[in-house]
Amino acid sequence: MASFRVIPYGGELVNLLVDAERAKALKALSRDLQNITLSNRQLSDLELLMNGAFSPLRGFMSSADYESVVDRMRLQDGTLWPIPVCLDISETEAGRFEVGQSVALCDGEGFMLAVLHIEDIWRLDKSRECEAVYGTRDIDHPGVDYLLNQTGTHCIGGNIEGLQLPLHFAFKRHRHTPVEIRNLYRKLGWRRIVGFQTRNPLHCAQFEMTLRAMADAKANLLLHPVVRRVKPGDIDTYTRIRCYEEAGRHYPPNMMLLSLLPLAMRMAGPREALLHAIIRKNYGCTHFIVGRDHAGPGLNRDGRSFYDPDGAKELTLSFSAEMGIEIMPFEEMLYAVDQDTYMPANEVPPGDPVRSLSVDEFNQRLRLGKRVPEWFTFPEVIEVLRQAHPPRHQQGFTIFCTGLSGAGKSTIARVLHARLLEMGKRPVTLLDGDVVRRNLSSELGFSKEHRDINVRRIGFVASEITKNRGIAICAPIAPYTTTRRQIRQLIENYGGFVELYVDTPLEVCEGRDRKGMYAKARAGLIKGFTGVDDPYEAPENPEVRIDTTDLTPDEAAQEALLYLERAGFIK
Ligand code: PPS
Repeated sequence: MASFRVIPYGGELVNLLVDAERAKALKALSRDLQNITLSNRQLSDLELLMNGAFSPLRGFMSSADYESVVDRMRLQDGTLWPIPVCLDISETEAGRFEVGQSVALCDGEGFMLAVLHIEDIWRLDKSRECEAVYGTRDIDHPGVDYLLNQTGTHCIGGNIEGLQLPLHFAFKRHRHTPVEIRNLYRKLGWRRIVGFQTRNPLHCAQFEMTLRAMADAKANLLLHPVVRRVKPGDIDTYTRIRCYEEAGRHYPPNMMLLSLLPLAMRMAGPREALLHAIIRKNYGCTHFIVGRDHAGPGLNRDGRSFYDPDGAKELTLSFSAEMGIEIMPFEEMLYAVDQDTYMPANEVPPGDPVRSLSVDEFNQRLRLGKRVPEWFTFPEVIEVLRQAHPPRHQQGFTIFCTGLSGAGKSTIARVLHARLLEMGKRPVTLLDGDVVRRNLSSELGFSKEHRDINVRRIGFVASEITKNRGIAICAPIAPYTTTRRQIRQLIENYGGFVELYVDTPLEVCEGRDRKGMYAKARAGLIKGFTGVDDPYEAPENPEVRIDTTDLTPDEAAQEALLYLERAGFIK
């Protein structure tokens, strides 16, 4: 462990929030400013910039700082900074702005939170950032996926003047700025504070790890979970916070502070672990716990870890003195059966039986309504989780039928609708392609852009139904992989997503030509018809694949129902 004198309450903080007089002047100016409505990710970044958690940053990065961070993990002036913090915009928006101009940064409701003084407008080199920051271009990595598929092509950089932190309405008692938390430490008389970062509920292994760290560092604990959901499949934020409150009661009295960190994680493994340590330094921590595969997204589709599981520990340790925070590296904590206790993997006596369960495995068990071993977590935490995440047969889910026109999507969807209603366990809604186009999307045509809007609308409605524990059956063509993938991600936050690929060959669909549309498309009377002169990107890993060439509608629907049964969605 690095040894140097710890400085209580962190180093200097920047404060980008202006005083009342300047705020008034900026508001008066705002009438003449163009607005940028920030995404959730950008709002999180802005909040941490404004409240000083990203000190010493004073705004969104310029291209020079960005490139320097990407290439050598330092700002231009040499300050250690591992991850870009940029404000991305579309190419069209980039054309609207000029260097020297000021813009209003607004939340989703149009409320102005800050003013950015543009110093730079530049095009992102996404490939380079993928390789340097994430070490991969694999879009199964959530950070890479976000960068490649949801980030604008350009960025604007410049200093910020903050007017107002983003508003939070829930769990206000657990939200603190770095200044507020440093003042709290002072009030409590805490001088040594170990920070613990997590994005999962706190189970026994993490609890024991934090207790050990507190004992080793002779420190109190800042339990500092990030409160934005990072990966599909993660437990939702409200539930997680209730879990922290329950698990928190198991700490010795007055030794732990729970505070919520609105950080948008990138899951960039070792580099992100460095960022986490810098943030905790700003939150006044003297020590910071770095565990196995810290901030890594787990395994890729070949079953290999995106990052060396020890990489984050090694990198943070090597910069510990420069950051001014002591890194506490931890091995994986295992449950040692004979001793009925948790231990770091390297301390378990050889031959002693051990147990462990990854958080993903645990979440999976929860979703399937399976038993959870009592050594894994606290009974109160299980109780909270079970209420929020009932077993699959009580969750909502979406059946997303996709395939060519005439493949049989609507017919299968109608049979499934009727059969699921017959079972009577949950409300069932049918969002058929044609019906949606008449009601929700009547103004849209069949360009790529319009198809995407149409399919996203369906996805949004289905996600709301799924969230409220109903069943949504959708049946659009949905020809594009990226859009289907985004919808899956959205819906899997709330329940199940079953992609049903109606894989009836084009010749068969065309032979059926019930609406006479293929004939018209071949004759050139309809342009951009899917399968004729517009692409259909076939799903690679659908949950169910059905070719209806030789099946009756009942038989086809039966295959889907059997899958739902096997996967636990119906009983
Ligand atoms: S999409 O791509 O998902 O937005 O399409 P969708 O909303 O499912 O609409 C498909 C139905 O619209 C009719 N139609 C066309 N389909 C494909 N390409 C073009 N250019 C087109 N123009 C009209 C067609 O009848 C589809 O109905 P289904 O029920 O799929 O046969």
